[in-house]
Amino acid sequence: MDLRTLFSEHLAERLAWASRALADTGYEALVISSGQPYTHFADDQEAPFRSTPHFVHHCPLRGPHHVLKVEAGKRPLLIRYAPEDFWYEQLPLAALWGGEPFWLASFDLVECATLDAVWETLGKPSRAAYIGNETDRAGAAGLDPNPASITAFLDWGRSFKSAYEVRCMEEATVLGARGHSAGRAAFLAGASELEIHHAFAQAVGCLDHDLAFASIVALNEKGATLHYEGKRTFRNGKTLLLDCGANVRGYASDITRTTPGPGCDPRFAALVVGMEKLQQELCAEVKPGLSFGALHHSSHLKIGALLQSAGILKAGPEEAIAKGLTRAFYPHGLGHHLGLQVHDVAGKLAGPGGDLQPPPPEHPYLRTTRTIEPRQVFTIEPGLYFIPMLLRPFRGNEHAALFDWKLIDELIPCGGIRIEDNILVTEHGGRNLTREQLPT
Ligand SMILES: [Mn+2]
Repeated sequence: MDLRTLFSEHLAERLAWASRALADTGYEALVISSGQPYTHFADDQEAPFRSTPHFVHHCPLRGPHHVLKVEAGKRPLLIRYAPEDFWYEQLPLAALWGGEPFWLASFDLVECATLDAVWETLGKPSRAAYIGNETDRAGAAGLDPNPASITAFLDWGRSFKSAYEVRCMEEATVLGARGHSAGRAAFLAGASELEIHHAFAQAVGCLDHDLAFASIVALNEKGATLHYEGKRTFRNGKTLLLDCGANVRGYASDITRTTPGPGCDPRFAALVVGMEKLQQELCAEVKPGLSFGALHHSSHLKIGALLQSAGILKAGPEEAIAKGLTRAFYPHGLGHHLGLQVHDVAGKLAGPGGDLQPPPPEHPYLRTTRTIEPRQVFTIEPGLYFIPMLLRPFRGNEHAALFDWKLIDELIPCGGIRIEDNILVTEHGGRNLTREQLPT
């Protein structure tokens, strides 16, 4: 199906959902702005701009200060901020999109050359909720800024992806897989973290800030820093943990691979094989009706078994979990929702009403506590790391004899392992978007 048709169906679903949100929360109109950029303190430089995700959910037009008005039963009004400017390039829509944008026919469009004109065109809609960071202007227009009720309702809607959104994420996966192949090849040829990052971005074909998130390119022991963002320049690392994804029309892919290189400790390479196997088993366990927490528990059982069979732990998985041993090696959650944000919203919502279902105390970093349902997209990314800070308390406590400390100390320089795929939940199971493009 072509993008125009996919998008018009996507928007129709959004508008129906917004109408329900308005009816449920007592508002008559929803106003979303793409937002204003963040300007660094005491500077005239701006951070790379990211649109309000709720805006992108309804309209893929890029750039700041656009405003969208949605009312039940009406065509949405898009007010495009299009200044005349000789400092920064400004282009007509057709030039920006290489022809008429596929989404344009779904909106009534007004273009405004000034911010004042944007907000004058919007006027003062009555009983209107506003979402975005231009709250001063929204307040002056009499809008209710960022009410929790409507935000939760819209967030809940974001957790069920339309065919248009799946298409965007498929395209982001194609690019992300291309980046991973290039990054892995660079690593195996001896490239540094900085060079591997450049190989990734080059293969995706974008600037750093147009990737889905800041790349994690970790050689050796840095694989144990979960969100390591450094880019060292030494070459010929022994292990690579590469966690990076691409972004297409606002939608992310989020892919991690761990690659043992030449000279890698064979015991670590064997752990990577074990993690690959259990990660694929976990992906195969995805099915509607299962709670994500149950899948997370299953991942701890499997990692506990791997740690035992590798001789790192001298306890079975049940005992290792009960004593908190597996969490020292695997401190994060199994996965998170994915979409317009890499860590997408609504992972802990109990429903559109905004009630929360927090993670259990023993798994504080679990980012989703939802029941698995069709059309969700989330990551499955078990990890196994040698993190000195988390292991230290066990070296002297009552569980110390359950660890092989000599082996652990020899594996600490290898860092850690994370393997991450993106799964679209179907009626009966899961579709692994990542493996379709990046089989290993
Ligand atoms: Mn992730």
